[in-house]
Amino acid sequence: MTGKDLHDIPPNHPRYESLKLRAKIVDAYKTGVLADSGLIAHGRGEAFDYLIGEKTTAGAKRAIETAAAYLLLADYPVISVNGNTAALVPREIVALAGKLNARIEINLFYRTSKRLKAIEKVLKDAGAVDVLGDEDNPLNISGLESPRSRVSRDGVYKADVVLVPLEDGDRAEALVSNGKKVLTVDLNPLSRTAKTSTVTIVDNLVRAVTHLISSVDRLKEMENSQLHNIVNGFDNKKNLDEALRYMKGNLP
Ligand code: PTJ
Repeated sequence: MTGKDLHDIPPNHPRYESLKLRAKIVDAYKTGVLADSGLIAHGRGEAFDYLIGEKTTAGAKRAIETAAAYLLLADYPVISVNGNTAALVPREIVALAGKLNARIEINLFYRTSKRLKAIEKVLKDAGAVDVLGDEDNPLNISGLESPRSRVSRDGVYKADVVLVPLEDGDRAEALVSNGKKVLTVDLNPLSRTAKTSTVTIVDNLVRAVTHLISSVDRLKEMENSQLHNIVNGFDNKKNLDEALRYMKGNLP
């Protein structure tokens, strides 16, 4: 049995939105964008999304606003893209990078040159002009073994603020200990990534990135002092605890 084609799903199906995402994910696997483990990661995400009622919670909105403030205050923001992100939200990532004047860098857990090329094509088809991640002269971030430590000298290496959706725990930790502010999107509030990052948005990437774009538009009008107030008023641990309580509250 294969995944449903996007066009086969009737829009009035009660699980239309979820099936649409699955179709995108399966399609990305077939075109070599998504790692096989990306299918499993998506399924895990779906389970947690159920527990938050498949909607952006007040806590997630707070984290999104804080992430937007960090990105606007950044000297050198970078958006790190993996297979799942390229499969689900390529156009939104390109739009967000444009608004922030941020670089886009492909960083893969399951790195192959074929996947890099496939993801680069998806991003360029979505409007990206310049995509980092496949240079001949990469640098390494300390605290990780190659090739996962590999970063672009004009990308993550130079960044002060990095948006890394669906990141792996080790790398989030390494980025933080290299002095970077790490903003992540992870539906699992118990993951090491969630616990280690500077700001964790516990929401589906598909919803979170759209809200993030709106928040950047809104916060762009603010003074830096107001943005600093937003950043300083945020407590990631408290927000994660709230997300867990929210999920528990939805259990029978
Ligand atoms: O493309 P690559 O090679 O970099 O590989 C990417 C994956 C995601 C396969 C790799 O980083 C991985 O194995 O990640 P994990 O450890 O499975 O973690 C993925 C996390 O993302 C899990 O905690 C999921 O709950 C969460 N997740 C999955 N889909 C979504 C999500 N969070 C937000 N939005 C989603 N759509």
